[in-house]
Amino acid sequence: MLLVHPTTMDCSEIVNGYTRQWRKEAVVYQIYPRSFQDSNGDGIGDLPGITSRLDYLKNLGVDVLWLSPHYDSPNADNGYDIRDYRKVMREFGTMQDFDDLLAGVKSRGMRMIVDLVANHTSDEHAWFVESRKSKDNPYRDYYLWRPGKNGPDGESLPPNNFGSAFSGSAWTLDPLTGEYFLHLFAEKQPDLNWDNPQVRDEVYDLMRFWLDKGVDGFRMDVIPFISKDAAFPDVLPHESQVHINANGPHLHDYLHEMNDRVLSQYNCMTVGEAHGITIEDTPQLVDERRHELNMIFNFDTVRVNRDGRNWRRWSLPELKAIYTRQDIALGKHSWNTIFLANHDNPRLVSAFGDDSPEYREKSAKLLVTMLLTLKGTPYLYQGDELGMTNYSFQSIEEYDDIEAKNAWAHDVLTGRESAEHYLGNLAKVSRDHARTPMQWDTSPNAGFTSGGKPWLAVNPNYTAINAAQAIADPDSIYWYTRRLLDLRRNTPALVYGDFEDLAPHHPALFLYARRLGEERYLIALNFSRQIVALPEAVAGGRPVLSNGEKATQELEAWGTRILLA
Ligand code: ISL
Ligand code: CA
Repeated sequence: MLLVHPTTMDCSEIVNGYTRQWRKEAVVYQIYPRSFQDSNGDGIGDLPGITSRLDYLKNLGVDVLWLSPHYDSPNADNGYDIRDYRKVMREFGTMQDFDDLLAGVKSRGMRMIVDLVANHTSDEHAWFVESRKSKDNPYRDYYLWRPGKNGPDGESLPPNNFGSAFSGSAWTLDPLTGEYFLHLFAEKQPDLNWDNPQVRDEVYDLMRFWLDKGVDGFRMDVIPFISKDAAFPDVLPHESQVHINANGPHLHDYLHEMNDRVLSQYNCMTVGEAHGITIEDTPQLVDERRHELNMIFNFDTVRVNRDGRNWRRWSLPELKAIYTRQDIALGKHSWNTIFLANHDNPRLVSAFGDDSPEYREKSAKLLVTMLLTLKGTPYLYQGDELGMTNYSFQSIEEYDDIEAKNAWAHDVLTGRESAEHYLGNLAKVSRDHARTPMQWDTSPNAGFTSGGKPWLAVNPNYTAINAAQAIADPDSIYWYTRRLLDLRRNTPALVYGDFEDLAPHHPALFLYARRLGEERYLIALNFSRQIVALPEAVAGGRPVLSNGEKATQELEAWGTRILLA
C-alpha cells in the first residue's frame, strides 16, 4: 500500500508530481470548543469535554483536530479576541486540561492544530492596556494609532474610510490620548502593528510556546491582513477593502520570516484563513518553494451563495468552475483546502444540500462525498458527520454573534435596512447556525450539557439528529462518512490523483475523475431532486461506494456513486 503512517513517511517522495506530506493526506475536523461538549454543567463547552469525546473522533477516522481559540479572552468575539496567548480561557479549563487533551489526541495517533489569532488582540491584552496609556508608552507602537483628520466644521474624523467587518468605522477615537486606533474587526479587537519587529518577535515566541508543547501547527486567523499600508489611503469606490487589507506591502516578507524563524523548525502544518486572496494569487502564499504557508482557505466556494452580506441563489456550474479554477491555478507546487462550512458559516447541509426531511440524509452524504474526494485537504466542521442543520432563529435576541448584533444596531436601528429584510437574510447566513451545541444524544440539551441552560440554544431537532442515533444506524450519515474516510485513507488516487470535471455545464450532475497512473476513480453526484442519467461509460465502472443504488444507469435524487473506471 502506498499510504504509510505519516511519521514514517519519506517526505522527499513524489507522487504524481506532488511531494508527499502528511498534511496533504490528512482530514481535518474543526472543533468550536464552546459548542462541542460541556463537562461541568455551566452550559459552556470546555477542554475536558473534548477530551471525553476523543474516542468518538478517533472512531470517525479523522486525522487532525483544529481547535478554534482556547485562549484567555473576554469573549467579545468568542475567543477571537485574545487577552493572554499563554493562558487557557477560564470557562474552557486549565493548562493541565489542555495538556491532557493534547496527550489524548497524540495517544490515539491523531494530531491537533490550534488557532493563531495574531492580526489583532483583545483590548484587554496587557499590550493594549499599556499602549493606550500614552503616546510615549513603550507599547504604543504595538498597535496602529493615528491622529484624526479635520472635518469641515473642525471636528475630528477617522484617519481613513476603512470599515470594520463588524459595522461602523474601523477606527475608534481614544479620548485619553486623542488618537484613533485601528480595528478591522470589533472595537475590542485592536489590530497589531506587524511593522514593529518587537510585535513579530512576540508572535513568534508565542507560536514556539504552543509548538514546544507539541501542537502540530496553526490555523491562522485573517493572516493576510497583517501588513498594512502605513499611510492608510482611503478605499476608492471601485476598490475592495478586503482585497486591500489582504495585500499589504510586507505580507510576504513577514510570512517568510515567520516560516524561517519558527515554522521551518517544526514538523507542523499551517492553514491561513485568506479572505481577499484570489485563486490566482494563492500560490504566492502556499507554493512550497516560497516557504510561507502550507495552504489557505480561499472563500470563493463557501461564499458562492453570497452577494456581499446577502444570501443569493447559486448554481452548480458556478461551484464546479471554482474547483477547476483552483486546480489549474494551484498546479503541483501548491495545495488546496476543501471546505464548505466552518464556525462563520451556516450548516453544510442547509447551505449546500437539501435539509428537508426527505433529502437531508442523502444530500448530507453527497456533500461529504464531494469534500472527501476533491483534490485538497478536506476540513469537516463538527456536526457535518451528523447532517446537523441550521437553527430556526426568530428574533435578534435569539442570536449571540457580535457581527449580527452590531449590524442590527448599525443598519436596522438606524433605519438603513428593514428588520424584516435583515432578519430574513440573517436566517440564511448567520454564523450562529454553526455554533449551536453539538447534538450527542436524546437526553435533555442533546447531551451537550448536564446543566439547565446552554450558552446558545440547542436545535430542537436533536431528538432525531444526534450522534448516538447515528452510531446505532448503519445507514446513517455518520457511518457513510466513516466508510468514505476509510476509502480515502487507503486510496492515493483520491489524494494525489489528477482532477478532471467531466460535465462542467451540467446543471445538476457533478461528475469528475481522479486519476493516478492506471487507476481512475469516477465520482458522480446528483445535486438535485430529479433523477439524472449517467453517461454509459460511467455506469459501466465497478461500484465502490454509493449512498443508494449502486449499479444502474441513473442517479436518484441527491444520489452519489464512486466507481473504479
Ligand atoms: O465571517 C465573516 C462574515 O460573516 C467574516 O467577516 C469573518 O469575520 C472573517 O471571515 C474573519 O473571520 C475570522 O476572524 C474574525 C472572527 O470573528 C471569525 O470567527 C474568524 O474566523 C475576527 O477574528
Ligand atoms: Ca463547561
